[in-house]
Amino acid sequence: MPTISADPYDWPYNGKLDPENTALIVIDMQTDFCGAGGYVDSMGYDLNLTRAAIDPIQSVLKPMREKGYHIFHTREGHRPDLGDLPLNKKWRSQQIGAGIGDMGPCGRILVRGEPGWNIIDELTPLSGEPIIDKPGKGSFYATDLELILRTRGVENIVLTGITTDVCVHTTMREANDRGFECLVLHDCCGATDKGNHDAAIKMIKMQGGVFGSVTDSQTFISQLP
Ligand code: C5J
Repeated sequence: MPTISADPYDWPYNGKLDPENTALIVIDMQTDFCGAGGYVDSMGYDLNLTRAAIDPIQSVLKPMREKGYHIFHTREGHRPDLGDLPLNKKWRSQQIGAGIGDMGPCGRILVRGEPGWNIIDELTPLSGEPIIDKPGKGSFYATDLELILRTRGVENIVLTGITTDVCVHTTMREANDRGFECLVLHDCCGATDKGNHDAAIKMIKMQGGVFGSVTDSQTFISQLP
């Protein structure tokens, strides 16, 4: 039974791990979250924290692509008319000086089609890899992600991306409640605050793995069947 050494349990729980039933999701590796002049930069957070995930994600993408695993990418962003932007989300972003929909150095902040909304060059999706556009933090809400995963027969999800405590966590929680078996690669994630990253990772491991299990990219790569 192939499993990956992980904490608090070797993953997946049932030992059923193969390219057909397992997907990698790369969450929101967009300029707005890890590039100069983007949303996170405009809020004044340290980009090194979110950019730290780039190299580890690249190192995981390579063998997963070669072995034929399902690869998904997500982008957080809103319609240019902001018709899908809840008013409280807009108001909160304005409070911290990075109003969603406002013009910034990378175009309109978190708006679909703008430069800041693009996935960074280092992690450009390959043709055929689904890109899920989402208006919220979770990748399942108001998207067709679940339909595509179920259609492909995916049972296990490997989560990477940014930010650990927001979009990665929300997606993981949504997936977990839907019965998907989740693994988070902690060095393939990053938050706008180191303490929040660490706490978000710790939360996963409580209650016997309340949301799934956690490992690092090198362990994962070395044991991936
Ligand atoms: C945030 C995200 N942090 N991708 N979005 O607002 O985590």
